Amino acid sequence: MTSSLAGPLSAAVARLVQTLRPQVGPATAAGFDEVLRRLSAPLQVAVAGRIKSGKSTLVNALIGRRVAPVGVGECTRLVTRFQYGAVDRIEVVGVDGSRRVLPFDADGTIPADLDVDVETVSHLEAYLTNEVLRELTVIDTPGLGSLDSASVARTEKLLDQVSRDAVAGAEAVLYVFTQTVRADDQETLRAFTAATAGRDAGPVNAIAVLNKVDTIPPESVAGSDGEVWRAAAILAGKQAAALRPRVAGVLPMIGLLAESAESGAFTSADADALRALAELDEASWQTMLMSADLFTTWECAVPSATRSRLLAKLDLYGIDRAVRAIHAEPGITAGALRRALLDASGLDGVRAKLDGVFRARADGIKAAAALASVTALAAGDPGERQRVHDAIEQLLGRPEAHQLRLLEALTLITTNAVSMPEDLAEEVLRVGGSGSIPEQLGLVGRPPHELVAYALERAGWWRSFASFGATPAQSRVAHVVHRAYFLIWQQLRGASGG
Ligand SMILES: Nc1nc2c(ncn2[C@@H]2O[C@H](COP(=O)(O)OP(=O)(O)O)[C@@H](O)[C@H]2O)c(=O)[nH]1
Ligand SMILES: [Mg+2]
Repeated sequence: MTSSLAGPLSAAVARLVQTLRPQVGPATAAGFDEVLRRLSAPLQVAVAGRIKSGKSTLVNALIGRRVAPVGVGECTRLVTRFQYGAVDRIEVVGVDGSRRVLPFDADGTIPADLDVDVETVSHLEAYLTNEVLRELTVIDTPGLGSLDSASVARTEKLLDQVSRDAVAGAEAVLYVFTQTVRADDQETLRAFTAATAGRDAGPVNAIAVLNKVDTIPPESVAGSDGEVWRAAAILAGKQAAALRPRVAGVLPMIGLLAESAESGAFTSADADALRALAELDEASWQTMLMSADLFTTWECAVPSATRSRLLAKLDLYGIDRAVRAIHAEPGITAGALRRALLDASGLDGVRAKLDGVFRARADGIKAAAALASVTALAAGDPGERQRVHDAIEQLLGRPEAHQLRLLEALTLITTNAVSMPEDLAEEVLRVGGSGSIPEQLGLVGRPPHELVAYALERAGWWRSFASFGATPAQSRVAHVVHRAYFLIWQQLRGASGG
């Protein structure tokens, strides 16, 4: 168990909770203990989205090991928490709080089925010796059901609740969705809102992944020139416009390729089989690529079972990419081929976003989540509520807690609790939505003196907006934004020695 606070904000909130603890009743105090425990644990990221959108596949890709069961089976219907542990171990946690060790399958995955009544199981805990998990705890959820399967509606309602609870308990959300033929932007937005219900998801703590972009026919996307990744970028851009400001970005991805490349599933035998396929004449090859059925049944020297195996690991797009890589470089090694598949998967982009949004800001995200929990825990008792309120106001008044205020302002804007003219809302999102000053100012790549001047100008503007043309709610946000610009200005001046 690694336990350390993510940074100064989490430390300040931990002190606040410890100070308040003796002043609240036993039930609230127990809740506070849980808040303290979570504050010192890694950031909790829930992977949410519909069933079969590729959540478990993505979890495996991120962890770099095929450990989460993919497809069907009881365990794909349970919440699994993947966290760092010195020894690899799976525990089945019962609804009664009992814990039982579950052996891994021979191939190192969590067994798809349990030999106990699933109704008695709360969730699974998977402890893995894995560097990624030192900083992130990843929560795989069963997911929301598809809209059109009435026959399984009951199960799906239960699953929805299970997934919602897991999401509600998390501090950040990775929302996985796919582009289905009928899905329009509104439907995606509804599904996302449902997935994140009960939790303030916003650009600070939510990232969306447009998965399975290999299954999108590029010719169905105007402007794609028949290119899968160009089509993916266009669609992801549209979804980002529809989903904002609720997510920090929409990243296109082929989870299956990422999983196969990162988990060791892609072997040198697979590379050999692809080399044999690369020998086929162009006409046969184009025919085989027309469908999964044709790919496995077409007359060819590579055994049909081998082709099915490749299909399961790479699907048609990945197979095509690999064969093209072999044509381009006939001597390519299995390792280089694996790397090419990884590059074609989009995983690097997802990782970079995770680092930039979640890991870099874990301190603020965790501190804000803890304050929200503490507020909720004390809500039932007027005395406790007042004490917690006063303590939080005092904390937020301190200069070092300014980032928390900014996150709070951001949440007020993204949840429409405070409405702002669109250009101003955009500006608040920009200032609060990044940890890098040039990005906050919207002046990436500009010279320092421009940044300094702009920060000062905007600080002044927001101060007068706070005093003059604003409603009381807008005014509160405006004060926070003014202060953010002022602190940026100070920092820039300090850096330039002026
Ligand atoms: N073609 C393709 N298939 C994928 C991709 N990602 C996942 N899959 C497949 O989709 C199915 C469902 O994936 P799974 O991770 O179990 O979905 P979950 O229910 O959201 O956890 C599996 O057969 C995966 O191999 C992808 O990017 N492309
Ligand atoms: Mg799953």
